[in-house]
Amino acid sequence: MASLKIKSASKLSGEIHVPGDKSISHRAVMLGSIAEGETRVEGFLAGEDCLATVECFKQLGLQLSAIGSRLSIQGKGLRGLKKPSKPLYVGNSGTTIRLISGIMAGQNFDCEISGDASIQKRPMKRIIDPLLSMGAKISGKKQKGNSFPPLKIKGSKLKAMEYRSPIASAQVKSAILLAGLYADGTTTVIEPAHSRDHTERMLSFMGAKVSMLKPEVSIIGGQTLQGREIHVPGDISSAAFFMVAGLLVPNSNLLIRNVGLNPTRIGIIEVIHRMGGNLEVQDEQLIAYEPRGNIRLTANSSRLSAIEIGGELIPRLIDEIPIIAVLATQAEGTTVIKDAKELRVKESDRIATISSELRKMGAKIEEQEDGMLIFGPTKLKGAIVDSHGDHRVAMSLAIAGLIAEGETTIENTDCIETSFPGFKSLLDVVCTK
Ligand code: SPQ
Repeated sequence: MASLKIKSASKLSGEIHVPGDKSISHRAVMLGSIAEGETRVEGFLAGEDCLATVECFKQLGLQLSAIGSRLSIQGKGLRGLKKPSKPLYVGNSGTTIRLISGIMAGQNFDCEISGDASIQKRPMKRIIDPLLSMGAKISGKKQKGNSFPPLKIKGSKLKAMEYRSPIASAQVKSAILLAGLYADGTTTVIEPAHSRDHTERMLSFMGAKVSMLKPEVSIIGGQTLQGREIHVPGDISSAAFFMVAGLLVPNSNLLIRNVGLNPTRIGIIEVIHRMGGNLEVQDEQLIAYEPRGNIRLTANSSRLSAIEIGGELIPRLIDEIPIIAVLATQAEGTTVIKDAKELRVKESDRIATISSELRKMGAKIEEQEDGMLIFGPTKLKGAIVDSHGDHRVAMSLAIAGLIAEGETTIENTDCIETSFPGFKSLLDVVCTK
């Protein structure tokens, strides 16, 4: 099992690119596969999660060739997928299993979808229930009132529906919209708060008519998608680690180029501004329906202030909460993170794991049922900590190590490959010891 050793840094400087957006890369493979004609993807994230999606679609009869961050897909159209000869394997990827289930539900063949030990703990009732209402035949392993992978899906004729989702989840919304492509009539999803909208944007970019009347999204079934050239921006969830490092490590001045700035993902920028962080967005542009731009970070000379983070902001920064917790350890006052119960069902229980590991480094954090209270500022000290197999926790702890006294060892860091291949090398490039 790999581990990372991190020593405190005296500054971060230079210009960097982070790998492509994970959510957009998954969707490019999926939608490109069921579109007509060729889809070419630039900036594809060749991390383990998205490569699992590529392997699934190869099993479904697609010709996909990936060279580094370039991917080309010969689309088969809505009805061109073939029955896989063995269960589809999604590894660690919640996005793959939930979105692909929506597509598989409307096929004329049966399949099984499985993954690693972590995915087998991720709840699937949230997609199973709405898909059943659309006429799908889908089941998982039943436990404690929920259902877990492996999933068994019998291809069925689907009917459109209006679904009022109890949670703001892009994976739930996307599974239903993708099933909606195979249903007769108009399928609508209404969310309690607006979750990331990459599926809707890419469907529109590929020529489908999608109505987006926040927080309501509708799609008419049977529409043909057209293959396109997709330029994937850098992942703001990966950039977030360098953003926080650039603010916290003294004397830093860092430029992160071509970062995705989709409004449903930029909650962390709002948080940094509200806390008083020196972050500037430059050169914004819109390509393939997805906004992007450069982000300049300058180390703060004045103290950051603690704030309250909750409500509709949560889905717009859900994956950044572990690194926001690191930022909050250095802010003056009590940072309150609430309405974030969803963190308990990610790759790890992120409320429990980030709280317990940062506490080992001297942070003062109190776990709440739906979030955390973080009391700052505290001087962090090097310690031996564990990622719990969660890439976002592993990288957050590495950034905490940059501002801690002494050496920090993060154990169990193979998981970083799921979303950020080359993380440690990039950190070494920008850090001065
Ligand atoms: O794919 P996976 O494992 O679910 O990935 C995570 C992550 O941290 O990388 C969550 F663990 O991101 C999800 C995110 O939390 C990716 C995602 C998407 O691409 O649609 C949506 C969010 O999940 P949800 O459950 O809120 O829809």
